[in-house]
Amino acid sequence: MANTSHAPLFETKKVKGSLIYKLFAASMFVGIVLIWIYRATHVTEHGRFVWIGMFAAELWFGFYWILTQAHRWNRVYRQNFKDRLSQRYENDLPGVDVFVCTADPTIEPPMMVINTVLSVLAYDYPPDKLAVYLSDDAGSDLTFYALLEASHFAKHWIPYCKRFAVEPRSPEAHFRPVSDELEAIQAQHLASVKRLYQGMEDRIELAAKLGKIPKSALLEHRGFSKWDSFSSRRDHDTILQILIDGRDVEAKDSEGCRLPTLVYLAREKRSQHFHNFKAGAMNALIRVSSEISNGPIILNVDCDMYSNNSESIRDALCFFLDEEKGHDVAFVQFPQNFHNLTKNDLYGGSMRVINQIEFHGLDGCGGPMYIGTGCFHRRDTLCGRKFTKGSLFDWKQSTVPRKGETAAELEERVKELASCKFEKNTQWGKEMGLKYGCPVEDVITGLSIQCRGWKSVYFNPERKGFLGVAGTTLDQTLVQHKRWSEGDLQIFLSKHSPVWKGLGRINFGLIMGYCVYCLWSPNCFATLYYSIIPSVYLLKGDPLFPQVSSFWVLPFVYVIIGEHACSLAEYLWSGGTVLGWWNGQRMWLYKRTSSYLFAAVDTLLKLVGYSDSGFVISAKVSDKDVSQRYKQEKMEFGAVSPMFTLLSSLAMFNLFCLALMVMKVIRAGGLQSVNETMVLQILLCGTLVLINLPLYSAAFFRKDKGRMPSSVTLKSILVALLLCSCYAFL
Ligand SMILES: *[C@@H]1O[C@H](CO)[C@@H](O)[C@H](O)[C@H]1NC(C)=O
Ligand SMILES: CC(=O)N[C@H]1CO[C@H](CO)[C@@H](O)[C@@H]1O
Repeated sequence: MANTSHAPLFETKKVKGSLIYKLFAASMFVGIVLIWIYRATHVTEHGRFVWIGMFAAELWFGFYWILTQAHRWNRVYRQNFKDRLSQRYENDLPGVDVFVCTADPTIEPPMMVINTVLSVLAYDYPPDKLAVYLSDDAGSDLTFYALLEASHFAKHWIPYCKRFAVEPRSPEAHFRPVSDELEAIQAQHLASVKRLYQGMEDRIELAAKLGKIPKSALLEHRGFSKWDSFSSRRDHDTILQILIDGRDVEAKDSEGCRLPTLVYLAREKRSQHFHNFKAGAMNALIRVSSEISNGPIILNVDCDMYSNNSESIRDALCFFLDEEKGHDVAFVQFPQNFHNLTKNDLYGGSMRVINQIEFHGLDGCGGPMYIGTGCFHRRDTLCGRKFTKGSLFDWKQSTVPRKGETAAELEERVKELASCKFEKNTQWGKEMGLKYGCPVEDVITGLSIQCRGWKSVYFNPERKGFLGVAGTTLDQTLVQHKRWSEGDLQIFLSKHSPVWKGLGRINFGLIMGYCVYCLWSPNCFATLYYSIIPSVYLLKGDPLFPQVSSFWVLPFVYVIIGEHACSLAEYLWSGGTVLGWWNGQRMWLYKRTSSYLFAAVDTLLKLVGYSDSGFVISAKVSDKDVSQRYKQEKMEFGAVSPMFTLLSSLAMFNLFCLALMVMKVIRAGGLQSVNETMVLQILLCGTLVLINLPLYSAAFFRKDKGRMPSSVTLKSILVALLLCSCYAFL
């Protein structure tokens, strides 16, 4: 082992120009404090409560802005050196177990799942050290059939990828572009591998359509007999099948090279045992894999997220195996990127600023959170190990003895580990594995690892490591954010909150960084207040902001312009367009006034003992034209959803307020009649109308199926009129 060179395997660089940013942030802070002082010293006599509300909203916005500085204050960027890794450790690389989780063959079609599986099977990594596990919480024989087909196809796909250094290695993504510049020899191979792929696709699609596995497959593989005792997806035995046994010297691809291990697992389900969703599936995988391959490194990817870079394992290993600084690294998180975004990112799905800026800031404070996909973990830290100073990461000791068993004997022995009863009276779900009892199990698990003294690393290379599918309708996006923000708020209120759990255990900046996400949902109150009350008072003719000629207008103007200029600059710097930023601002508003509100209300209801209000049910739009409209960046409103009613009511209300205001001005004979104290309020109302333009067009002008349903439009107009008439009583 050539371990003489001690050049590091990775480097960490601080961001340049942070002094300028810090000066800017300091000036913004002064502006915010001045706004607070103005509010505190200029209480009006009438409408005192409204004034207090404005003050509360501004206190909240200012406080939240301070929290977000944790994401910007101390950003770091990571660079690694894979060539040094190969030089030093090529013959000693650790085993890596890849976990892919799927839960529903209709929402997550088997073709998509096996494309992800194939892309990770084809990693540029020694096959005897790579094992891929698919956890199927639906226990679907169709998914099993697709995986069986994939295990055959892999024998041709892997050698093809390696021979021609194909990137990316998801077959679907490779065939997607029409590449005509291939050399003749590759073109020939491509044609034959594509034919095999299409054959496989046809068989799987046919099986899905008929709801029946072909006879020949049933006869071919003994695994299907496990479905004889299968009664439903919520009630069945463990089904564990080793489809490719990497230790078997007979398991070879079409060119005679060894293959990675491939395992299918559907853990036992019983209706009387709660299954703990994805966290339960992951924990079963951790245990089962420990007896089959026991890789010291675990990669977790969502089933819709294929590997876009065959070297990502090596990328991650640079951080774990560095002799100087690698010992305290518990996990390496890659950003979540998407392959189906449109240019101007209508639904803000790219999470550009989070990926390119905020997570780098968290990394500077001790490490990013674990976001459940595209993340490499050390097995021992995931299983509850505490950090102790001076302990080394010794990955060479972890081979599993194989007692001369056949694959079938091994399956029989290991099956127990995925049974319902196994976790009873153990630390699984508490101190070991992923934590239970929270809808965002990943974030809370990452936090508890960090609280045990470990660091994490955010690695965000130019060429993205993993690409998934972003939501393509407004409804999907809002519902997803409701789930996220609700889960994060529950973490905040639980005994595992970053505040009380983290205090003294992790960096204070990291606590603030976590709180930015945990407190997404409470943002709804201040935002709602700001988008309703100033407009009501506009109608009433009462000022809520300082008049234009006063000194006090300056901090308002400075903070508003500064905040938006900064967010625009960050968005553009992260590779976005101006229109994309504007769309992002709209989503900012929509999320705060619908998803976050529902999340906050549901959480409050749960706190006082009601179960889920069931307010929000994702409407399954299955219109052929939906994806067409998505590509044209036309917002999709075509569903009756309480969220849309809310958004639309707010939009109509501000439209009416502005219209009434304009009428008033015209009647009074010109702009000079506008009281100069009302300028900021008019601007605020006008901006709200401007940002809602796509909504008005969906309600009044569009004819396609993505337009606002007329029942929603009608309801929202009524609500808006009611709100408008409110001012008479204030
Ligand atoms: C994915 O990989 C391909 C092939 O290497 C690369 O050209 C592309 O830029 C990558 N995609 C992203 C989003 O980085
Ligand atoms: C632009 C783009 O690629 N859109 C696709 C994103 O993914 C969905 C679901 O797979 C497709 O329907 C879109 O066409």
